[in-house]
Amino acid sequence: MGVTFSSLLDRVWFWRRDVPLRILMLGLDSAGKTTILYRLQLGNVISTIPTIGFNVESVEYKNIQMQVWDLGGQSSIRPYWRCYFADTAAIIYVVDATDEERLPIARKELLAMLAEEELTGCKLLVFANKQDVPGALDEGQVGAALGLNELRDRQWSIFRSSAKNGTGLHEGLDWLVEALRSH
Ligand code: G3D
Ligand code: MG
Repeated sequence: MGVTFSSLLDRVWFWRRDVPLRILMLGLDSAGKTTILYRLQLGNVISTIPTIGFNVESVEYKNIQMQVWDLGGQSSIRPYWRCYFADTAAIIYVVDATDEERLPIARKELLAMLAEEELTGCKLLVFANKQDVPGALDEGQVGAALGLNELRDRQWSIFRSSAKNGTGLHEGLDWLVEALRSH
């Protein structure tokens, strides 16, 4: 699995070598972000708590930098996120597709993120995660709950995934690589 992801991400070498390709992976807590990050096996995951206690996980693979943190609550720390926004090429938004109750919060947090000026041009890949759990909402249902169809001027796609068994992750990243390539 690790080898496959690396070889897939190797295809982003069309990106300018002197500029890091920056990807943010975001979502509510417990959506599955950390699990996905480790499953990608891109390198050492470094965990830091930069300012007032929001935890950022980072991994670097060649010229790709991926940073991960939890959204939700704590609007007081929101201004500190901006330090991470510059030159972000893509957001990977992870949703727990079994947590119907928090989908409205997931939507609100996503839309707030997309409204950030520095994130205007970045691609959006959404994972409707935890598909291995019976009763998980599919990508159409999660997409509708997030209001993805209402997004304007945004290249986005949504995929079903299971960070637990790895399904769908490759398909999603494959889309993202192509979207970045056409940039
Ligand atoms: P986060 O980093 O977004 O906060 P985590 O989420 O990756 O820490 O995952 C939160 C919990 O959900 C973990 O369970 C993890 O194993 C589980 N999880 C993540 N992805 C999946 C998935 O695709 N399917 C299933 N069934 N579970 C998943 P624990 O029990 O360790 O807290
Ligand atoms: Mg986590």
